[in-house]
Amino acid sequence: MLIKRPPDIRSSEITDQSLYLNRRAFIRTTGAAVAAVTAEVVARPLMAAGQGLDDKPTPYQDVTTYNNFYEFGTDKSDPAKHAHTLKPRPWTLRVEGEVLKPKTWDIDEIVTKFPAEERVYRHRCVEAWSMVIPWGGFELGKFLKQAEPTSFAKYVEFTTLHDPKQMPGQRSGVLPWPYVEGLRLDEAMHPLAILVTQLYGRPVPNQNGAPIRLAVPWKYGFKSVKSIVRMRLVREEPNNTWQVVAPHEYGFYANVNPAVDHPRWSQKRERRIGELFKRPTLLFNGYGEQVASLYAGMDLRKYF
Ligand SMILES: Nc1nc2c(c(=O)[nH]1)N[C@H]1C(S)=C(S)[C@@H](COP(=O)(O)O)O[C@H]1N2
Ligand SMILES: [Mo]
Repeated sequence: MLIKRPPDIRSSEITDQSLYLNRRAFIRTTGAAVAAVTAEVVARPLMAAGQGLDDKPTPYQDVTTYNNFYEFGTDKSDPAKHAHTLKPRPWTLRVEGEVLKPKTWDIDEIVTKFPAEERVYRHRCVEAWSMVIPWGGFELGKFLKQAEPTSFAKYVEFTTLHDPKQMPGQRSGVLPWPYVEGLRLDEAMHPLAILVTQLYGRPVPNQNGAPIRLAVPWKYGFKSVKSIVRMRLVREEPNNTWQVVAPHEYGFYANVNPAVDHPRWSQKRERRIGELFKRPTLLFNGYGEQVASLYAGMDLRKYF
């Protein structure tokens, strides 16, 4: 008897995905901001709308071996090889700046107080590849509210750990260290913006930003800063690392937008890791219904 199994499916893919899919009901966030609905319910109306969203989660193996994390090297394969030197415990995260209640959180206090909820998000790198990632995390806004931001707080600045002993890439000058990112406060408070502590239901691996990283699914991947040690509520727009390095190529907003090309390549289409043909890139990575109002009246070409 012929057993049909495509030769290009790796055994790791079969194992990880089937284990995972069998283990729990499949929750995804696609339509209404936080509505948990099954894939079947969501897929049809979106396909009918012509967006062709087929958001099968990218295999665990790919999500954890094809990474951007320059603290461990610039090749996609470097973080998986070198991130073992990162120690995700003990770990603290300081929230400070324009807040009434600054605090240094222990990571274990965070994961206890904010249990991980699953969010399957599309992840679109500015380099025109994409994945679908089952993160586990909690709303950034709920976490920030604990600090009671003052009325002067307009932005949040996020900073990655700076420790060349744990992060060998920081011994090179490829980027100014530490890696810094930022969001406008209303973006940070949006329910789609999450702090990630898990991947595929397990603690987030070092190469994906252990023990805590951001996921902002309507923006290019570089906004989703990894291994965060500090959040500072500030009055002025933070200088995010990639904008500092190449201001003509990377802006502060970095909203996914097929109509605004990178100076060196088109953003119209993207390569979904594991797929043969490129697919069209969606405005706001397909989350426009939820987030477009944040940018009403803004020129998205100017604020790229
Ligand atoms: N500290 C830090 N955060 C980072 C990066 C980095 O190099 N350093 N790379 C960014 C980029 S460009 C992308 S696409 C995503 C990649 O996340 P992933 O490896 O979990 O898919 O992390 C982002 N966060
Ligand atoms: Mo990226």
